Amino acid sequence: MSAYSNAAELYAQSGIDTEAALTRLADISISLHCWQGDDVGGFEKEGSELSGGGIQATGNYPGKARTISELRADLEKALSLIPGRHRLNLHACYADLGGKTSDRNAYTVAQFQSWIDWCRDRKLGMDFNPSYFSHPLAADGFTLSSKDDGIRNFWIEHGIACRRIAAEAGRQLGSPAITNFWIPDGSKDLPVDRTSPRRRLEQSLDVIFSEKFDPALTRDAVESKLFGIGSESYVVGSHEFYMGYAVTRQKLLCLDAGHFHPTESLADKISSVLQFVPEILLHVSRGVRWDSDHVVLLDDPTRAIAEEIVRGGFVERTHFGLDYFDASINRIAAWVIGTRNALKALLLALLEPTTTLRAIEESGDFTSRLALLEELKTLPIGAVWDEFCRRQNVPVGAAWLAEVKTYERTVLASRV
Ligand code: RNT
Ligand code: ZN
Repeated sequence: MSAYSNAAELYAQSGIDTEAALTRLADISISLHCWQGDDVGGFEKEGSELSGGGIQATGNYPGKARTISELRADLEKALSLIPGRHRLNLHACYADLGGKTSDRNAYTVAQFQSWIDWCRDRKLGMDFNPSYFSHPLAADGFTLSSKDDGIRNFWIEHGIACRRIAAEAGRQLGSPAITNFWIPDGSKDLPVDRTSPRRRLEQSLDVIFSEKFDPALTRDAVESKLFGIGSESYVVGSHEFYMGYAVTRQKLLCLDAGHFHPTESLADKISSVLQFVPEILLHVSRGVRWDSDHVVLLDDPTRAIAEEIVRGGFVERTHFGLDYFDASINRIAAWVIGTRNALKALLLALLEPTTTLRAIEESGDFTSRLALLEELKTLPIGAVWDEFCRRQNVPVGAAWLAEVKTYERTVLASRV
């Protein structure tokens, strides 16, 4: 008897259908963030680097992608080691300018056609992000909420341009591109006026979103944050700001797992938020003290998010994206580890006898609820996960690591 059929039998005894879980898992796509591959540098000019924006990639592990083709090769390697069919999450600063100069407010689909083609050839959907950092007009820390009309209008134009690009990507790929708006605006020290920047942000977003697109092509998401490097005392786009904005405009709310107080549970927010907005975008991430962008683990917070989505019946209303950037380890391994962990968390959640647990809870038997939830933790998930990898033709267990190591020796080592 194989380890999988043994496991399936044990799960069946608890009323769980492993085959149904595997089928559902195969239907879930995760949007792989391009920015893990080059420390959020982008390719607008040679040697582009992340600057400002309250975010930072730390570490100097060798082999980072220096060009668009290197980044694509690295993504292909990572995707070959991750089970399932996924998506590409692209930032505007990864524009393919082809040696020409063009500023972000003037971008059109032309600068992104090669990415769309790459996605189509690999049967990947694409998501998109305007880039409100690493730019001279973002240097003083305010973009869409800037009091300077010139700066604010430049970034409004960038937002408008990005939604058009996303809609065209969605049309060409036959799958809506989620356009996520995150801006770094905020201040290091205590502002006296917390109101005016928020009013300006609201107005800027309204101008950007005044052009209507078919939701089959693109949908907008807005992402809040608690604090960033250099915006410790005030972030214009706070949770309350965007919650209010998303509810009143019926936009997607993007929930980043690293953007709340460390003891807050992102999982607990999901059922509330989805009562008032149509869909959510997740930035699956891991906060560690001041940083919100460590590689995703199969840890309790990640598991709780997956459980909430599955238990609540929210899979169809959730867009899964990853958001972390670790430059201290092999960057391809970082993608593979984090994505596999997000999928494992979903598999664990799909392998729960939710109907039974709900009935037990409904009856008021909290003793059985706790007992069963704890017993579930030691059922043989590993054998089911391995079976998923096998069926999806990707390496089982830690075998993917050897492939990353070989790639490191044969490809990454020559990048100096
Ligand atoms: C920053 C936000 C945002 C970025 C990416 C690069 O705190 O989480 O999502 O990480 O857009
Ligand atoms: Zn994020």
